[in-house]
Amino acid sequence: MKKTLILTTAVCMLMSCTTTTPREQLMEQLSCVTESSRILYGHQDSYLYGHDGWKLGVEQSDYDKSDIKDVCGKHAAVFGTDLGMIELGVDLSLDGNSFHHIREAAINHHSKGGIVTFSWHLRNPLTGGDSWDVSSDKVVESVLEGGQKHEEFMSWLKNLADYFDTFVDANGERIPFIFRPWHEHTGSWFWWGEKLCSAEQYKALWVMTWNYLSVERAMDNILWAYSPGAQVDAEKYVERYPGDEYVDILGYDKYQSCRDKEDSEAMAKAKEKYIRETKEQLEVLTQLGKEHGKLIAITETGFESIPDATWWTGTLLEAIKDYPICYVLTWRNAYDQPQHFYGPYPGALCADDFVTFANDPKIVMLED
Ligand code: BMA
Repeated sequence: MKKTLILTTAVCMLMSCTTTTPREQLMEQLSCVTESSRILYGHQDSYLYGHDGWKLGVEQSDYDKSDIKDVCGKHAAVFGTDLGMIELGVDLSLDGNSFHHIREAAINHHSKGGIVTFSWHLRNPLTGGDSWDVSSDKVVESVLEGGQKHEEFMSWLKNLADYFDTFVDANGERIPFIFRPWHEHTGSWFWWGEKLCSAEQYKALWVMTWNYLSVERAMDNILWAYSPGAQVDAEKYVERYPGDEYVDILGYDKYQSCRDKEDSEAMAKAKEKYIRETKEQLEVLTQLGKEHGKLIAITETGFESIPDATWWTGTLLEAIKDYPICYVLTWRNAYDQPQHFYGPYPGALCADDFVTFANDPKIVMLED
C-alpha cells in the first residue's frame, strides 16, 4: 500500500513536471517575484518607439532599444502593448505598430526572461467606431450569443486567436503572456463600460472570450488579468468579476493627474492624493488577492509628462513599496505626441530619479 502511494506520488510529480503548461510557468515566475517581495517594472510599447520620435522598423531595426534602456541601461521587465485593430486582420495596430514587430519584440523579450502583457482597445463592432465610441449601450448585447453582431464578433476573436497562435519560441512552443481584455469597465468610456452593459452581460462577454481562447482554441499560455478602473471598494471590485476560474491576476488602472502642473500647491495635493488612493486601492487588492488566491498588480499607471523630478521614488515607489504586487506598468511614450509620455527618456526631468528607482532593491528590471 505504502509502496503504491509512493509510486503514485512520484508519477504525479513526474507528470506535473512534464505537463507544466506555459501559463503555469508564467504563474510560477510571477509568484516567485511576489514571494521575494519584489516588483517587476513594466512599460507599454517600450521596444516599439520612444518619446524623441524613434520607431522600430524605421530608424531602429533590432529589439534592443527602449527609452527605458537609454536612461538606465536596462529594459523594463514587463513589456506591455495593445492589440487594437488585430480584430480587423490589418497589419498595423491602433497606435501604428506593425503586428509583425509586436510579435518579434514579444518573443525576443520572452527569450530574455521578460514578461509580456497585452491589452485590447478593439473597434466598436456595432457602430463601426473605436473603443471609446459609447454612443450605443447595445454593443455588448449585440456581440453575445443571439445578438446581431455575434458572428462578426466571433470572427474578430478568431483573428485575435490566429495572431496569438503565432507567438511561439524557437522550439515551436507557445510563449506565455498576460491578456487583459475588457479593462477599466468600472468607468463608462469604453463600449464595455459600466453604463453601457449590465453586470451579467459584462461577465458573459468575459466568459465567452475566455471560452473561445482557452477552451475552443486550447491556449494554455494565457494568464487572464482583470483590471477595473481605480477607487473601487471590494464590493464594487467584484461586482462584474467573472469568477475565479476565468481570472489569474487582479489588477487595476490608475493615473495621477493635476489640473495645473505649474501650481506647486496643486502638484503637492495631486501627489498626496495619488499616494493615498494607491495605498487604499492596494489594501483592497491585497485582501481580495488573499481571498481569491490570485496574484495582484498595477496593470496601468503613470502621470502624463511626469512634471515632477522625483516622481519615481517620491511618489510611485512610495505608494507601492509595501504591497505584494508582482508588477507595475507605466503607460507609453508616444512618438508623435510630445506631451504623451509616462516613462523616462534621455534628458527628461525625471530621468535621474528613474535610474535610482530602477536600481532600488525592490524593483526588478529585465536584466535583474
Ligand atoms: C490610450 C492613449 C491612446 C492609445 C490607447 C491605446 O491611453 O495612449 O493614445 O491609442 O491608450 O494604446
